[in-house]
Amino acid sequence: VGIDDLRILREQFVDFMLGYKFAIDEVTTKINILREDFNNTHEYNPIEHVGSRLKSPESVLEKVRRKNYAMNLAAIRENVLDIAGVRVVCSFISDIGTIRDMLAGQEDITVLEERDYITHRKPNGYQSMHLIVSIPVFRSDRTERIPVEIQIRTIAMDFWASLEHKIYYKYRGEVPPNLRADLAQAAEVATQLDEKMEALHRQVDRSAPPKTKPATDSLDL
Ligand code: 0O2
Repeated sequence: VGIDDLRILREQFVDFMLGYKFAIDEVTTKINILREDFNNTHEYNPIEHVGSRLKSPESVLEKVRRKNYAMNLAAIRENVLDIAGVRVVCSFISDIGTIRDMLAGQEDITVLEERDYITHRKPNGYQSMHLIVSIPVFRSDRTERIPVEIQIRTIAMDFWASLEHKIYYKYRGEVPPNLRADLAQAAEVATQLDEKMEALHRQVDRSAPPKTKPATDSLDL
């Protein structure tokens, strides 16, 4: 491969990755619209915060090697479905299904895969709803359908997952058994907290007097 070929390959890869960045922008906009609209219509905000990350070129290539996928852009598009990642953190367990349905029901979104690690918690305790969707991204000269991994979870699930992630990396995957047991126990406590908060939320919903809209035009984001 000559230097010119390498330059072209690099440009193609940069252009390929840009599509995923745009897909993140599209999904993030969709979620922000849902958040604002839901808040306006129901006077309730089911989304605590939204985050996103674009997989680095190094970790995309590392995954291709690790999983033995063909090393070309078409194969990467087809096989590596988490290059674009968006995380939605909700207050209550019931919000997760609400957000999931509102996204999955949108005309331009196709659900490619769904993993419910809430009903089927991972053995280490990990809980989250994962949706792999594809959405159209309108480029200057073409339309691409780009896959995006959307993770939807509660604050407690997110708290647990971020600590577990740090521990996992600190021990390079070899987490000592006592820590693993403590993490599994913490996941149990997180579930109990989620269930308690959900019950309280329902109770307040039932007993609170009807809300009057605040006189200000501020949005509770
Ligand atoms: P990061 O740093 O978030 O990008 P694969 O992607 O093929 O290795 P799989 O089974 O296809 O794995 O996907 P899965 O299980 O749906 O998980 C993908 C992502 O979910 C991970 O991305 C994590 O973000 C999150 N996740 C899954 N399992 C765990 C877990 O046990 N603990 C924590 N903390 N997060 C988890 P990445 O690329 O691994 O990490």
